[in-house]
Amino acid sequence: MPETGATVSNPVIPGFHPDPSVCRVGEDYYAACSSFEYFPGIPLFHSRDLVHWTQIGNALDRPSQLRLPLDAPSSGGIYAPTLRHHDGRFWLIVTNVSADGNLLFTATDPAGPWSDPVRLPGVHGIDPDIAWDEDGTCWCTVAGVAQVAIDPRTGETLGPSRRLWSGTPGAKAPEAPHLYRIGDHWYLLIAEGGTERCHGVSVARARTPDGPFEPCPDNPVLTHRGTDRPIQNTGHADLVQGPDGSWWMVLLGVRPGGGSPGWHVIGRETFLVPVDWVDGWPVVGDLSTDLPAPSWPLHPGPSVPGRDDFDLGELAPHWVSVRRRPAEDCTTKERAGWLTLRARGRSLDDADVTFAGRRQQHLSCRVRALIDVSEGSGGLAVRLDEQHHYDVEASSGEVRVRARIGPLSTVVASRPTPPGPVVLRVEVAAVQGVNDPRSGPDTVTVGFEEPDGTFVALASLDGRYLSTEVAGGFTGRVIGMYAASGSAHFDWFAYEPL
Ligand code: 6LW
Repeated sequence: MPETGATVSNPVIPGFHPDPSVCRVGEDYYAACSSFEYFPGIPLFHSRDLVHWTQIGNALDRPSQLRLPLDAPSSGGIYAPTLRHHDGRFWLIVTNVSADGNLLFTATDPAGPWSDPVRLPGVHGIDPDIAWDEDGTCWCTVAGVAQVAIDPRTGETLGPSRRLWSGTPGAKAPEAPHLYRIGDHWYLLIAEGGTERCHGVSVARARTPDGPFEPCPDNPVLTHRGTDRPIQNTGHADLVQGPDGSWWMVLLGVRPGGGSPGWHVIGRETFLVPVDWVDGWPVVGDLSTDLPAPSWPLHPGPSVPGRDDFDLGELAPHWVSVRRRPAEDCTTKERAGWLTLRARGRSLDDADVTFAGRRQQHLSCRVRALIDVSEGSGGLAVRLDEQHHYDVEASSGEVRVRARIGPLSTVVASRPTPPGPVVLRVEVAAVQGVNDPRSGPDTVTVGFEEPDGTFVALASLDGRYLSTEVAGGFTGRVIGMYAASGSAHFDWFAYEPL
């Protein structure tokens, strides 16, 4: 039992894990997040205490579930999911904005396998939620906020779509709806204000799942807009009961760094905050990066290993690729204990690049990887999207650094290197103690290691150009390996929080 005064760190799922949806099954909790252009899609997490989360897989891990055409833009693809448990199985409803629209998946084990999609052609809108009422009607509620009854087994709609509530008058983008039966009411939780600095969470209630809904007099029940709180853009929430019956909220937030306007670089992360109920309305506690430890025992699960030696045959679930991952182009079976990437594109500029990366989950970190370019070329990249990435690339006898910032692409530095495998390195250092309002959030230093381990820093680049405020969109940095020509072989990849 945590001693009084103990705290746990928030975000509970750091790094680019936006639009969290959570459900409880007995003593187990499961969460799902959006994943946009990355494959596999929809990371799934398990927890026993709402604080420590372990990724157990990705719901969409085959092309029959996740079509991401090459013309699917970054920050397209898989938008916000809703994860629920009903009638003995797990249900996951989500929008693929780049192909097929709203889709419904089921599984008996959330670690997978998940089913092929049931399409919902009659459901129009993003951020679909799914909820069943007492007589078994399945209500699908989408951004706007509109609702339609569906048959979840066939995907057909069972009546007209009706507008339920459009949030606080004047607030934009009523989205992320979730519907709950709690006590004598049905509660409709939404995000509004847009997923940027004005984001907030509002709620309304009704006696029946299809309304009419009465807005909470204290809306928004959570927002950090206009504050100097270190967590910003707070919104897109889901409610869940803790092991002791108390209520909690998971939601997305960002941790901007640097001067004005502030830049967030590791995406919208999943945070946890307690919720109380007063007069039949939720009252949200203080959302901070030091969360008072809950009253129940904590169960720290296995964290993502910092180093991966690619000895397991399959890639661990935290590895993501861009749009697709053909087995023949990303394999640990060609060279035992190595990850072989076979080039399709020439660089991270290309929509069809061969890339395998993991989300940057700490504001300062070090990434190293041993690469053998005897059969091609490749390197390490810090990626936000095709127009915003920093690469350190090895080819036979040379290492060079390339920066892609919007329309600009330039080789920033290059250095001859001895033949043979070489360790490439990326170091991200968050700016501490901002004195200059024009300061960026961090510095990205890239280079390689001499055979004796000495770090040769070839370039230190301003990290603001790899922030969402500059690049736009909905994702965060992913740091990974890529092939630029032929085959690039990686013996190991090491990620170290600093
Ligand atoms: C998502 C919407 C949102 O569909 O951003 O934060 C969109 N809220 O609800 C993409 O994440």
